[in-house]
Amino acid sequence: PFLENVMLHNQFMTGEYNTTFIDESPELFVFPKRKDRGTKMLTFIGETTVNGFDGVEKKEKPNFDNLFVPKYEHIDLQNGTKQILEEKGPEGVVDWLNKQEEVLLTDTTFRDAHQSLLATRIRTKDIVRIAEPTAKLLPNLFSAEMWGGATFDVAYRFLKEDPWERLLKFREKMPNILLQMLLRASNAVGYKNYPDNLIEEFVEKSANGGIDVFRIFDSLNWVEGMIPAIKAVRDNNKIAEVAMCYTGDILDPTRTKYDISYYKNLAKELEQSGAHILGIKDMAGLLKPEAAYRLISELKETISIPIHLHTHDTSGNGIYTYARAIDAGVDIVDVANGPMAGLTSQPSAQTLYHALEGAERQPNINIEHYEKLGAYWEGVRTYYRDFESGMNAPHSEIYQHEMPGGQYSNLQQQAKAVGLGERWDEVKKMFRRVNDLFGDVVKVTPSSKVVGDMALFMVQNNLTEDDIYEKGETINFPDSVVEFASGYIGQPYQGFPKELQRIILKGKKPITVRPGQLLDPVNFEHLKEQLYKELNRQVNSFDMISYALYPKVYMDYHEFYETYGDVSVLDSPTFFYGMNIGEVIEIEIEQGKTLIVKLVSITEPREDGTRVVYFELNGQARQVVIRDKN
Ligand code: 3PY
Ligand code: ZN
Repeated sequence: PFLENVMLHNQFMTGEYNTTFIDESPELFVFPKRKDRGTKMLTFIGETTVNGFDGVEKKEKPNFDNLFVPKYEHIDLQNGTKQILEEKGPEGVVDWLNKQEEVLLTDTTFRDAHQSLLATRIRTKDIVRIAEPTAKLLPNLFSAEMWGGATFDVAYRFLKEDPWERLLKFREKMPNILLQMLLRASNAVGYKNYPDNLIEEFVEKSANGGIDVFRIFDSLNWVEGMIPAIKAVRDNNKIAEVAMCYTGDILDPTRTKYDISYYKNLAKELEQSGAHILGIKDMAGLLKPEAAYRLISELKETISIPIHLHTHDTSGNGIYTYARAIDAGVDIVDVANGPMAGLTSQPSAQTLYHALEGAERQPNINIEHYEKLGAYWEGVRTYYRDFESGMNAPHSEIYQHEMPGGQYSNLQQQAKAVGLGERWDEVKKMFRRVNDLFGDVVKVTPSSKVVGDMALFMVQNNLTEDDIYEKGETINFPDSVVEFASGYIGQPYQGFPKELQRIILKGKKPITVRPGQLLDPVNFEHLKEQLYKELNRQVNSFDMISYALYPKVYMDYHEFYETYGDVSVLDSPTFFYGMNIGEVIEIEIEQGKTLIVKLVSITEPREDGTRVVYFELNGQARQVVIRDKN
C-alpha cells in the first residue's frame, strides 16, 4: 500500500521524482484496508460511469421503465417433462413424445434468441429472474433452451460472470421443465476440437449441473465427429438430440449436393448412432415452407424417433415453415417469446399459437401467460439496445448468402473492425462465393467462421476465385481456413476440393481421422494443481473444465473478479452504463446483505488523467480514483 500510495501521489505521477514529498505527505502512510467487496463494486461502477462498458457507446444512463414480473407466487408448480425424465429416463420421454397429439414447444428465449438478436449479451440476473415465473406459467413446455452455444464464453468474456452459476441458479428455479443446451459436438462450447476426455467431462458436469437435453451438432454434419458427444450424453442417462444442419434448398433441382436423400440418409445414420430425438437445425433459416413439409413427411417415413425443428425467422417465413412442418407431423418446434422473437431469432411462440387457431395440433400453452412473460422480456430487451444488430425488417437475402442468424451481426462487427464497414454488401456476396469455392459446405459454428474469415480476407485483399487458384501459393490464408483445410474441424461431405486444399496447405498433409483421436487427453489432476497455484484457492470441476476449454478467457475472468468482485449482482442498467450523479441504487450482494450506493460527484480529469469519483456507501463517504480513458 505504501508503494501504491507513492505511485499515485500527484508529484510522482507528474514526474517530479524528488522524494522529499514522502516526508511531507503524511497521507502516504494511511494504508487502505484490504479491498473489501464494497470498494471493488464502487471501483467497477466508477470505471463504467467514467469510461463506459466495452462495446457500449459511453453515454448517460437512460431512464428505463420498471420491469414487469408477472405474479406467480400464488400458482402451484406443476410437474412437467423433467419429472418424466426422472421417472422414466430418456426412453420414457421419447415414448411420451410419441403419444402427444399437439405440437410441443421449446422456448429458446434464454439462449438462441438473445444470441441471435443481442450478441448473446443477456445477463444471468435478467434470465434467472424470470425462470420461476416461466416454470409456473408455462409448465407444458417441452424444454427451455438456456445454455450452450455462444453463451458460455460470452458470459466470461463480456458479462464477467460464471456460466455454471447461471445453470445452477436456473435449474433451481425451474425444476419441472427439461433444460436444453446446444453442444457443438467435439467443439463443446468452443471453436475448435477438444480431446475426447474433455468432452466427456464437460457433458458429465453439465448433466450434473442440470442439463437434460443436449442438442448435438457437427459444423460439417460429420457423424463421426458427433459420436463421442452422443455416447457421453447417453452414458449420463440424458437426452441425446442429435441434429443435422440444414443447408442448401431441397426444392432447387440445381442444388444437388444436399438433396432430400442426403438428409434422409443422414437422419438414418443419426438414429443408428444413438439419437433419442432427431434435431433439424436450420441455423440460417433457409428451410422454406414446402421444403419443410416435404422434409418432415419423408423423414417421418424414414426414422422412428421424434423430430425437433429449429429455425431462424430471418426471412420472415418462419411461422409458415413451422405450420407446414406441423402439418407434416413434426413433434417439437423452437420458438421465442414474442418480444425476443422474429428476424434473426426464432419465430414467436405467441404468433405461432394464433396462426394455428382452429388447427388440430395447436400447441397446448396458456397464451395469456405467454403474453405476461412477454411483457417482462419487452422490458429486459431495452437494457440491451446497444447490442441490437440494426436489422429491422425481414431479410430475404438470406436465401442468397446463407449466413447463420447468430453470425450476421458478428461478421458485420468484424467487417467494421477491419475497415470494411462500407463494403458489407460485398462481404455478404463474398460469403456465398466462398461457400461455393469450398465446394458448398454446411455453415454453422465453427465452419461458418471459416467461410466468414475467408470472405473478409478476399474482400480486403481484392481477391477473386481465380486469384486464389492462380496466386494461391504466395497467399497466406487466415488461420481458420488453414485449420479447416487441414481437417481439424472435421471432414466435409464429399470431401474438400482437392486442388484448393493443396494450395491452402502448401504441401502439408491433411488429417482424415477425428481430430480428437490425435489430441492428448487432458490430465485433470495436473490441471487441478496448476490451477490451484494460479488461483490460490480451492478449485472445483467447473473451474477446471472452463480453464481447459478456454485458459486465457478463464484467467482474464479470474483477474477481473479479483479486481472488481462479483459484478453479476448489479442491475443491468448500472452494469452497462454506470450511475448518474445523485442517483441511489441498492445492490444485494448476498441474501440479506444490501449495499446502498449513491453517486455524489465526479471531479474533472486531473493532470495525471484520473478522476476522483465520490460515493456514499451505506451512508458513509467513499471515493475511488479512476483513470479516464476517453
Ligand atoms: C452456436 O453454435 O452457438 C449456434 O447457435 C449455431 O447456430
Ligand atoms: Zn439457432
